Amino acid sequence: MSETVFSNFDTVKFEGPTSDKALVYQYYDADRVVLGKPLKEHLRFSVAYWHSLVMNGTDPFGGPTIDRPWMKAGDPIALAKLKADAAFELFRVLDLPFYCFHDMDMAPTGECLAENLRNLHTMAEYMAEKMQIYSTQLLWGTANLFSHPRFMAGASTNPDPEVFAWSAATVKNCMDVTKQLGGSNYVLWGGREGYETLLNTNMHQELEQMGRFLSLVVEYKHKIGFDGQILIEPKPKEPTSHQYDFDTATVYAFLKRFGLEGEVRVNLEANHATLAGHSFEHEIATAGALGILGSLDINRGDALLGWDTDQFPNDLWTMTMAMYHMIKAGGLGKGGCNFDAKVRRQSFDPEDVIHAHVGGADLCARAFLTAAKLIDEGKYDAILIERYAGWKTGSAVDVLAGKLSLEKIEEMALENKINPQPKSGKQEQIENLLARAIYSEKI
Ligand code: XLS
Ligand code: NI
Ligand code: NI
Repeated sequence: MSETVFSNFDTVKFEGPTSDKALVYQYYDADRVVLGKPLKEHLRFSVAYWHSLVMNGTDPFGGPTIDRPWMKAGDPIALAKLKADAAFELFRVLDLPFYCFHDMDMAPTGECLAENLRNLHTMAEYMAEKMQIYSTQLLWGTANLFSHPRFMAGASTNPDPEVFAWSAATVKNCMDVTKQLGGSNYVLWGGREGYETLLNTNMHQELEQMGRFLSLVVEYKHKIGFDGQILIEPKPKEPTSHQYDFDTATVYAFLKRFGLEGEVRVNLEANHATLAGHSFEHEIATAGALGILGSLDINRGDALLGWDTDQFPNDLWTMTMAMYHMIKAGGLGKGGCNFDAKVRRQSFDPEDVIHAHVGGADLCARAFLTAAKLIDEGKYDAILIERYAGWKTGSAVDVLAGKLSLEKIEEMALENKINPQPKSGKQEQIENLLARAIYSEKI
């Protein structure tokens, strides 16, 4: 194996909040047991191959600013292997347990479908060898069905059935590879599954195609005995102006429509939530309420910009709320916290990628610890329990259980001369309670 751009860095260690070193974890103490298991098992952090190994700093106004050895000209497979060597060294440095990839991130694009698939399997073999040596596991695999011009009008929703077939063949092989590498999940983000203008779009037709595609994916999952979760990643816009998987609620309606709500869960991304006009915790709480929380893509947007800037997270309040609702939803199970985040284009040093992940992991860990403590102490939950206490007693229980008709409820309301009085929502009291916990020195 060749020397890589990450080889010279020591593995980042936990040293606690009093350490004054930059490349150490202050809060991510992987083995610390909280709520019955180690932090690493709750958070299941993952590094995104596309942002940390592939992204080269290009933006709509300028070319690459990040130049790595595997981005030079040369034999595509040799370069892909060089990239994989660097990837696993980065994972070793960060000491985070998982990674995620798109087919195109790790395998070179070929001249035709068959060559694409050949490259994918060649590189999957190489990744498997790496995984024998390093301890990093695969959180999820996915297919890039949005970059190549053939996908400009969508993948499964394309008006051309040949693009559907190309996408189906690609996803089948990506699922095979995800299974081969022991992945815990397979993700479908609807890259260009949406439309630019309704003027040229048959929405009913496209939704039928997307439903068929997802049904085929679920069928294949069972056929090959893949025991990971199938996840849809909602996003409201970008690249198309109307993406079909707008948010959790929209995805749930789609899953219901095709009878897949018991088979498919959601992978929720912070920046996608805010693009949809929601908060990250809103999306997590919605998925929790509907029983479809699968995994998280951790990042943040820029409140002043209207697109998916995919920055590393830095807001403790927002992340604590996200973690609180994640725990309340029953945790992540087979999912994890994938850093779907990239360094800024001026941050071209390999070291910048390490700083970014250290900060992200520490922020999430601190947020998780605070959320767990809030739950443990119970003061916050007590306010909510008290707020809904009326539903636990008397006829309210029968109402929820569906035992009383509308007429019966009316009859009882009149008989009991009910006269409900407004009660305080206690918002400021709750905000103070949370602020004290979030900004407390003791965690
Ligand atoms: C893009 C998405 C993408 C998915 C994987 O906005 O976040 O990175 O996570 O295809
Ligand atoms: Ni994402
Ligand atoms: Ni995104």
